[in-house]
Amino acid sequence: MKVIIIIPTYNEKGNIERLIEILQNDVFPNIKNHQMHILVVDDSSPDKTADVVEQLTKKYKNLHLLNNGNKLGLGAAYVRGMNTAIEKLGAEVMFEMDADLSHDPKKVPEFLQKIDEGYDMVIGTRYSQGGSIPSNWGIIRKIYSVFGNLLVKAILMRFWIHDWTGGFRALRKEVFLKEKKELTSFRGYTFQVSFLHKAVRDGFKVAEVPIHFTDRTLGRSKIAPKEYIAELLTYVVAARFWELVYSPFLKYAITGFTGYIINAVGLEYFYRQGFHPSIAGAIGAELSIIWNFVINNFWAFNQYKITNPLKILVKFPQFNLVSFGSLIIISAILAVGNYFFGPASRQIFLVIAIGFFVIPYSYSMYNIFIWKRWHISFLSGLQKMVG
Ligand SMILES: Nc1nc2c(ncn2[C@@H]2O[C@H](COP(=O)(O)OP(=O)(O)O)[C@@H](O)[C@H]2O)c(=O)[nH]1
Ligand SMILES: [Mg+2]
Repeated sequence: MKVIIIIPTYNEKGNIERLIEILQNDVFPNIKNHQMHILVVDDSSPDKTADVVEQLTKKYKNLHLLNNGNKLGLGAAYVRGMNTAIEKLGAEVMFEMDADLSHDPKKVPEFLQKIDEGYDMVIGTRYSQGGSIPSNWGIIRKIYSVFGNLLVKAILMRFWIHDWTGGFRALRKEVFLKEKKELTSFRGYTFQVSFLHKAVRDGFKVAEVPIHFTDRTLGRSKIAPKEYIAELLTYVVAARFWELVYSPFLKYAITGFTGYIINAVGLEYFYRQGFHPSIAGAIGAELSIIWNFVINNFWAFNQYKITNPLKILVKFPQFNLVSFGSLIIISAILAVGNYFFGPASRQIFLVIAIGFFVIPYSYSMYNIFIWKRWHISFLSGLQKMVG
């Protein structure tokens, strides 16, 4: 395959020359099954990085330079670079790599190995076993990087990817072609996070390669974490919000709420027909369970809906069992509330029971056991997280 290593540069005169020499002389000769190229994307660096690269293109036929013009940030440089790599140079696989030798060029074959195994995107990760960040980083930079990554993982709820902000990656051109329209407005770390997030969202297969990130010895960093933290947080929070809106969760919540109304109306109706409140309440509850099952099946989880009547016969009792679990949770928590705070606390504890226990419990049960939506991504993700 034709592989193009894309290296964005801004004032990297000293670094880029060393990196190109290492790639050409120490790395590429060991890669036999791919055609290796380099594309440097320079934003009119005042230190004349472009001239250095231009000189080297005379020596190396597989070295290309894109004069990108004004400095519009890392994201813009990569989008432009990847478009050029695909359209003009015929890239099938592309790398993202920093010019400052923070990314060990000798790791390139390991990334390609994963591509050969069929992965669409390979992430160099500093935060899993075998990876590291420089010990001499200041405490502030460490905090930004470690907690930034944790926060992204927690908000996006994808724990099996360990490094979201890193910029040493390989990807098939299909990943970029699919996502590029949505990437143009992101800068700095937000570009890396959003690109990876969209790739994962769309089901591209992602692998990780542990890397040791070494600090640059020449030049200065152009990316200040604190400048991007607000942008990054805005991105992940908004992305998660829309994911929830489009996922079954909101519909599940609406269904649950209407189910509660059916329960209450049932209680009232059968009580007025002369039933004991506990019986009337139980009838209302079962009506609500039937409603919940039907609406979740044909609406909230309709992509996973159960239509085979025999299967419904099996699933419906299971669904009742899950609902029975909710019932036990609610009465247990009401009992605890009653014990510590007396009966006046009942409504508050009902809200606590539903909000913090019943919703996470029943939503997970539906996803894992009833409609099996999380079977692959969630459980295997959990496995990867532990392993
Ligand atoms: N073309 C281009 N390259 C950039 C820009 N900002 C950063 N880079 C390059 O992106 C890579 C990573 O930047 P760096 O400053 O080392 O970020 P850090 O490692 O997070 O401190 C380096 O190769 C930079 O030269 C930019 O606006 N345009
Ligand atoms: Mg750097």
